[in-house]
Parts: sequence; C-alpha cells; structure tokens
Amino acid sequence: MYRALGRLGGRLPRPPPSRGLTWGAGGSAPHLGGADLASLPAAARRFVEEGVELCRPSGVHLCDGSKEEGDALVALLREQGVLHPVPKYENCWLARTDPQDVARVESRTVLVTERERDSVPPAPPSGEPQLGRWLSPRAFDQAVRQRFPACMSGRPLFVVPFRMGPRGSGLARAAVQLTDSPYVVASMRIMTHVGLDVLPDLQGGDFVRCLHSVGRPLPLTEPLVSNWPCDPERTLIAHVPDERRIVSFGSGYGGNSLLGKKCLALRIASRLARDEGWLAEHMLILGVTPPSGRKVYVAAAFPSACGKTNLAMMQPALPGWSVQCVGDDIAWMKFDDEGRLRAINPERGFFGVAPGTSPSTNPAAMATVRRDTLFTNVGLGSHGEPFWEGLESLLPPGTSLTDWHGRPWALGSPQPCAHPNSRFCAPAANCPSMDPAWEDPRGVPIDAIIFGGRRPEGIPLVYEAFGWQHGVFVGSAMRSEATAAAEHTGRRLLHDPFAMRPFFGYNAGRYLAHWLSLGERRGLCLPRVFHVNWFLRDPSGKFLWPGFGHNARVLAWICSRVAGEDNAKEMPYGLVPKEEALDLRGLPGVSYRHLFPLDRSFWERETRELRTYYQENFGEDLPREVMDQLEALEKRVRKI
Ligand code: GTP
Ligand code: SPV
Ligand code: MN
Repeated sequence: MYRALGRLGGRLPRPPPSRGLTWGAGGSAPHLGGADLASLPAAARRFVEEGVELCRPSGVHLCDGSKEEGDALVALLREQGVLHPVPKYENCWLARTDPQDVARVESRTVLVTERERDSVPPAPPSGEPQLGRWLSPRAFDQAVRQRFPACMSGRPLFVVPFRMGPRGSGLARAAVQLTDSPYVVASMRIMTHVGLDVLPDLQGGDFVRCLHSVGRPLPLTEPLVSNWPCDPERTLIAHVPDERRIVSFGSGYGGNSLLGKKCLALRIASRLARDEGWLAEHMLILGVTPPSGRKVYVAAAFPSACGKTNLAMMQPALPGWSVQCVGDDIAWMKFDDEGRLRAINPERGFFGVAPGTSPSTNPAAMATVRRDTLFTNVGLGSHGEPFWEGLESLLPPGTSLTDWHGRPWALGSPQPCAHPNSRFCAPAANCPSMDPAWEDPRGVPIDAIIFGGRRPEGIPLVYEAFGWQHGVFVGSAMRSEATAAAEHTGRRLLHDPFAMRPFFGYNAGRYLAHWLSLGERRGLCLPRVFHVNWFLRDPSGKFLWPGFGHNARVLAWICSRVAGEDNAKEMPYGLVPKEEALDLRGLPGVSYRHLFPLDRSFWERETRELRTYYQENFGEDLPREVMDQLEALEKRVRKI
C-alpha cells in the first residue's frame, strides 16, 4: 500500500551516487561524512529510494555509527540551536522541545490493517477507544499523501541502519529508520545499535522499515518554537504490522520518533511475537541476588512513569542483597528448548524520566547520566549542571536556574523547572549496575513476572497470583493513575492491561489469548506471577510505603516464593506474605496492616468496574478464561 505512494512524489531528484559519501542537491549536502549508499543491500536501497522520492530531502546521509558521526551530529544540532552544552557533565547535551511536542500522542497513534478487528476489539458503545486505534489502509494512504510529499525539502535525510537486541540473539531484529531529525539520529545511536555491521542483516529484505519526518520542510512558513521542528496539528504515528512498517510524522520526541522503542520493540514486535510464539512486553528485566543463594531474574510490567527504570536500577536497602539491571523498559522473551522463559533487552540505552531521579532515589541513574547523555526538557543550573525536581539539595549555593523553556527560574516557583516528562537518554553501558549477562544473546532465565501500577488505595503492596490463568487475569486487570508520559492529565485511574494499553500491536483480546495459550503448552516452566503497588497513600496523601531501595524487601519475598518457601497466606485476590515473611525491620511507621488492606466495598467496586471495562472495551474478544477468573474473584469477594 505504501510502495505505491512512493511514486506519487515523482522521479528521484537525482540518482543515488555509486560511490562517495553524502550527496546533496545544489551543494546543500550536510557534510557529515557517512557511508557509501552503494553499500546498502538492494532491498534497503529501494526503501531509501522510495523515501527520497516521496520526501525530497536535500541530501542523504547513511549513518555508520562512528564516533566522528556522533560529534558531527552534535555540532550540527548546536549550530541549529537544538542542543545546548551541559558543561559540568562529560559529553552531555540539553535539548528543549517545542512545548507542544513533549510526550507520546496516543490519540494520533494508529494500527493499519485491512480488517479493523485485527487491530482492535469491537468499538466501545460510548467514548474513546482505549485499546488502540485502527486506520484503514485507504485512510492511511491518504494520510501519508497529505503529509509526506516533499516534507523533507531543504533538510537532509538520515538513513539509520539499526539492530534491536544483542548480536547473535535469535530474537534480535534489524531495521532501517529514515529520518530528517538529527536529534532523533543522535538518540537512536544511544538507544539502539546503529552501524554498518547491520547491513548484511538487511540483505533478505526482512527488516523493519521506519520512516520519520518532523514535518517542517524548508523554507519554513512559520517560525519554529525553541528551534524545534514539529507539526503537532498533523502528527501521526502509524504502524503497518503486516508489512513490518512504521510511518511517523510531525513529532520529534520520545516514543513518537525514536521508532525502535515503542513502535518497533512493542507494537510491531508484539505482533511478530504472537505469530512466532514469543512475547514482546513493556517490562524491565532485573537480576536479584540474595545474600546467600541463587540469582533470580524477574521481568516487571508497570505503565509509563510508574517505576520501571527505578526498580531496574535499584540499590537494595536490605543489607547483603544486590540487584542488577538487564533492561528498564522492554523485554523480548521466548521459551527455550528446555522450556525456560529467556528474556533479552532489545535496547542499548535508557530513555528515563528525569524528575524524581536523585542520588537518594536512583544513584545508578545519576551515575549513568554523568556522560554521553542527551537530556531533553530539563532545567539547567548556572554551573553547567542539569536540574529537575528532586535535585534541589544538590544545588551549590548561589546557583541560578533556567527552566525547560530556557527562561530564568527560581526555587519555589509554582511551575516546575523541568517538564514532568523530561528525560535522559543515556547508554546502558554507563550504568554501574548492569548485569554481566545484559547483552547475552541467549537472554536471562525469567522466574517471576511482576505487574504493578499506581494505586492510591485498596491494592496491597504485593500479592501472588494463584496460577498462570489467574496471572493473566491480574495482568489484564491492571489499572494505574495517569502520568505525564502521554497526553493524559490528572490523577485519573486508567485501565492499562499488561502496561500495554498504548502499545498493543494487534487486537488486545487476542493478546490475552496468546498469553493464556502459553499456559496450555506442554513442557514449559511457567514463571510465577505477582502484582505490586508502591503507591498506596494515607488519607493525607502521603505514601504509605518508602519505595525505591526498600522495594528490595518485596523482591526478597518474591525470591523466597520462587525458591518454594511456604510463607504465603491466601486472600480473595491472591497470595500475600505471611506477616513474618516480609522484612519490615527498620521502617518506623510502616505497618503490615496498612500495606495489606482488605476492604470488601473496595473490591466490589473494583470488580464491578472491571466487568464494565471488559464488556465495553473487549466485548466478545475477551477470552472466556479471563471472564471466568473475574467471576471467581467476584465470588471470593462476596465471602469477605
Ligand atoms: P517510563 O520510562 O515512562 O516507562 O517510566 P518508568 O516506568 O520507567 O518510571 P520511572 O522509574 O521513571 O519512575 C517514574 C516516577 O515514579 C518517578 O518520578 C519516580 O521518582 C517515581 N517512582 C519510581 N519508583 C517509585 C517508588 O518506589 N515509590 C514512589 N513513591 N515513587 C516512585
Ligand atoms: C513511555 O511513555 O513509556 C516511555 C517514554 O518510555 S516514550 O519513549 O516516549 O514512549
Ligand atoms: Mn523508564
């Protein structure tokens, strides 16, 4: 469907060169060096030619992933006024976006399939669809035609060959992103493996095709805001899973534009995973080692801005325990020949929430961002240090501050200094707590899967599911307070099954069926399933649980369950630690009773709302087993 569109742009402005580096029209080559386009395998070259024909860039640069290229990109971005130095840190830079381009835009993110039902369950009777948006191929063609022709005029096109996943892993995937944003290229170089060694993997044509434009051809018809090109009115992030294709227009930030992340590694990959019998999940991966005992790897799904990065990099507040990080956002998992679930992190960097990150909450992240980091929408101190909410105590006396808009800012101002969804983009290799196996092509063996969300009341600190089907139900029933990672506002509770609500690459009902089907397969060693909630609050709004490093206390109980200890008691919603099985020593004011509430009216409300949610959003695509689990829970709640 999309190949035809390439022709709409007319003939190639000039044939790609047979040798040499970058080529450009009328001497406007970006002079960034770069590799010979002729080195591209034929299928990739055709993809580039189609992109050029459609978008009409001023030149083409094939990225080689070299250090020189990185330096040249930074120089270009500084010249364009996009990057500003962060001189107190080493090779660190700050970008400030147009305030209209600060987070993922879920309302403009779509799946394109012939049949609507392949993308989403039947439409809810009222209100907005919650489990993804479908666009017909015809409407998609039209949307592309309205946006892409000549959209890169005056800007160079970067060809970014990249791989997600460690070299040699059966799960790793090759891809090519075409983009007119050097900021995106600089970020992709941190988040994925970019390099010419990916080219051989493109040979068979089996690579994910990613096309991205900020949508601001030159000359500009209106001035940029903060030197940040974007077109919020016409933003569209489209996925064509049948063609392994991603097309993104109008935004230059985060998951909208770093197409390896949510678009490829979750939406496209979840579809591949279903077809091929594996799992692509919005999960961190960590290894936890008890003082004496075997290391346990866990994968945990929390919605955006609910604590994945913090948990993945946690320094345990329990003496003798250690936690090591494999990944902070995405897990690709497959059962091996012995029936063990093995996980890889398809990414090579962190795109982490800045506010709240501090030496006391996440020292590993603070160490990680000291060098080679791109900060976006954080504040800047006059000594050349990045600043955000949570770092107040680090400020040298007399520091003056600039907020994320680049305006003077004073402590105590009503508006935050850093945007709530400001982020750091940093190489994982910088993180002092990376697991020795984080790039192991075989992945790490997963013994437990943890779900969680921001639940101010009713949901206990931790519970274990009764079994696999109940575990799938627990994942499907996840809810969490809205966060700044997308355009939602306020403290509203959103349903977010498996933390995948914005990232399903196909019908969410079939996704649940895929998870259930693993429970039916013979010979698999299924991980135990847990649910955690670090975010219980007292009536005054204060957190009841200290969180962060203290979450190791919960991991310790999870490890004991994996080891087969008999230290749980049954509640209507699942298994909780016996009082003596959860180490709460040294936590004054934290009471077991408050962390494990059991309130019949809460659970009546919760199950009622869940039933309505399932009916309205999944309709007949909800697997029977999930409804059976809800009915069983309703029955247990009636007995409270
Ligand atoms: P995405 O990158 O958007 O997917 O978010 P994430 O899931 O990685 O969340 P992250 O770890 O960045 O945490 C987001 C926010 O939650 C930050 O402001 C943290 O300070 C806060 N947070 C994380 N863990 C805890 C915790 O254990 N307790 C409390 N109270 N806050 C936490
Ligand atoms: C999220 O929203 O879950 C993120 C940020 O990790 S983004 O990469 O923008 O999707
Ligand atoms: Mn994160």
